[in-house]
Amino acid sequence: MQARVIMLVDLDYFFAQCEERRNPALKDKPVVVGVYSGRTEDSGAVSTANYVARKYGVKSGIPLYLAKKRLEGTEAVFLPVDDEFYEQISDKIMQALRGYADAFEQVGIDEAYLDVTQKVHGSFEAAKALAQKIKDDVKNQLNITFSVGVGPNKLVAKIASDSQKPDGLTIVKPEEVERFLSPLPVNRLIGVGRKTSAKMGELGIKTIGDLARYDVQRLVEIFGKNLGVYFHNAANGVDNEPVQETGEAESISRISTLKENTRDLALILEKTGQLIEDIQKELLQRRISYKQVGIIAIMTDLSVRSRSQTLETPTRDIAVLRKTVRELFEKFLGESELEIRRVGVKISHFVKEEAKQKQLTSFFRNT
Ligand code: DCP
Ligand code: CA
Ligand code: CA
Repeated sequence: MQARVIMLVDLDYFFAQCEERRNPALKDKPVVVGVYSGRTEDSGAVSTANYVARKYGVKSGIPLYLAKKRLEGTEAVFLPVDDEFYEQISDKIMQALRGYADAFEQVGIDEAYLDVTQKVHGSFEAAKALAQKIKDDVKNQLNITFSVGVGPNKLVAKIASDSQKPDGLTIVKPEEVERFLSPLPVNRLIGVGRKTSAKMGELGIKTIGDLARYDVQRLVEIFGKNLGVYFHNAANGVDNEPVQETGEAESISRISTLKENTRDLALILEKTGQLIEDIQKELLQRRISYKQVGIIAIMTDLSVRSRSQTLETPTRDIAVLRKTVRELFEKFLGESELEIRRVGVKISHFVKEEAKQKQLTSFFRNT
């Protein structure tokens, strides 16, 4: 198998950069974008800040009053989050990026993976030129900068993109992966949070290199099979996750033939119940939620009918799926006279777990 060439694009200080684009006069001032909770004038948290403000120690997550204090005496500008505006800009950029990739996967509002293996014929030199071209195009057309990491898989690309910001371009060739990863602290790996890195610290594991050399059996004993093996692979730069579109194009569906041709809701739901269990398994494995539920009915005259419903919020709750399928079939039976021969269930409009940054912002906003 040919080695893959994967890029991760991460838009620089995204919310604040959008504000700079809307009002170029902000550019050389500290800019802080925050979620104002409304309790007092300054209560709330910083969503992000531009790099001028970061020099003063202002960053995502700190309280707004603290940011104000750190920026006292400067020309700092504080602005409330404007999700809709950022989303519009994000959509345009993502649309542009998609055109450069063989396969594309957006992750959250400001990140995307591009599999460019075919486009660059497997060459990391060509990938570097392509990354530079994409940066120039997006800068010229949309006036937004980003940092990009290029590596043989998603894991390496992501860590590479984080290593030079803003406006960075970091290439890690397959033969450079070990040297690149090994000196970095373990918490740079996805899934190694504060608790885990403390626990690893007690075991003498400080760097990714330490983790890579640690006995995998011991890791499995300590962290369980799944995590232990994951940590071992990740530390060694091994990651086989494909770059996969999570948008509307994708769906999961199951269809099956009924025991007999029927219009009996109970019989239909018995069959769809099995299909739903099956779909749920795949859903959990792929760690996605969905926003649309559909039913398919193949009638005794072999005509195919379908109905769908969009949910208010993405879910992966099996009870919601059962309820929606039931409602759709109830309605469908009221509208059609024929007997049904085969039934199907389909879910689509997927949202990945990682796409939660934006939801986090909305959450803060509503508290
Ligand atoms: N965000 C947020 N609250 C957080 C973290 C992030 O609201 N605690 C929002 C604001 C960010 C956007 O998500 O602009 C993207 O997050 P990043 O972590 O990519 O950070 P930035 O893009 O702001 O900065 P960087 O240049 O470091 O990527
Ligand atoms: Ca990001
Ligand atoms: Ca970013």
